[in-house]
Amino acid sequence: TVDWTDYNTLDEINDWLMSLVSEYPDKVSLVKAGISYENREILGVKVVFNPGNEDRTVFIESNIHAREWISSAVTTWILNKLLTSKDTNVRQIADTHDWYFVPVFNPDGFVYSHTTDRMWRKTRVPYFLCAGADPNRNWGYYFNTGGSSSNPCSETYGGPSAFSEPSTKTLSEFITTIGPKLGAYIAFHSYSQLMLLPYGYSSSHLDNYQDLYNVGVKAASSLSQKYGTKFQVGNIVELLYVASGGSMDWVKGTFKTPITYYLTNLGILVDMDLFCQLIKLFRPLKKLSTLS
Ligand code: 0X9
Ligand code: ZN
Repeated sequence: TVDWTDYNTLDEINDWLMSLVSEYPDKVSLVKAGISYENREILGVKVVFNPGNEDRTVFIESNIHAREWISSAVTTWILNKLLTSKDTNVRQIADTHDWYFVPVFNPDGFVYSHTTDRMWRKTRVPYFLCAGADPNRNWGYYFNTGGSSSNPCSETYGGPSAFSEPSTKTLSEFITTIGPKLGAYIAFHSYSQLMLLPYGYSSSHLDNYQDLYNVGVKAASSLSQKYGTKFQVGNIVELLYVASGGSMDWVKGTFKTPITYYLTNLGILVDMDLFCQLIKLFRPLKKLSTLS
């Protein structure tokens, strides 16, 4: 089972997701978000506590990079809290949003990082001398326009074309079915203490950059008061490096999702007070398309 005392295998995570569906049949439904290159199912769950929140749908992605195990542990932690916590803040955000959780975006790489190479990052699609493309360089929005490699042996190999990787292609098709409803898309990576805003292909600021930045700074300051953790907030390129072909760029670029963050290493989000604060700060933010 999943109890957050140790990292879990893909089978354990998927079994746990399926057990939630039996335990909470009226709230949790299984999401089959696609099939990977090695024929693994990419599983997630949709959680709905109340009808009428479709326009406040939150999507949480993790483990697109295989070795970043803490990211799916955070996702399953939050999912568990939303289902079981009696805290009024948690209940309030749970009840007023629809939720999608897909803990392991890259199941083939994830299994490989458990069985064979702890530091594996990419997919497992074979490319002549080397295996795998970086699934966070493979999405079809400004694909291969910087910060990705064309060498299949590189850790940041973008793949021969956008969506060459079955996992990113299939996930993009699934996300397309709910894309217009998405209010917030959060992707977890590790490690560092960063709250990153799109885009990864460009340092130019979005029209709601300032709003997202302010939310991030508030969350970061709560964190530092509570834990002394120093999170930095800002555009991906400005804080890290150019990295085109990321999932978040594609979601943001395709659906104009108002709130998109990459969060890396999250003492932050296993603290549900802070997660609630973050989600509540999101609430007043508007769809980009409705901004003048
Ligand atoms: O390089 C990445 O993909 C992420 N960092 S990591 O150390 N986990 O590999 C940062 C992702 C930034 N987002 C985009 N480039 N869209
Ligand atoms: Zn990563």
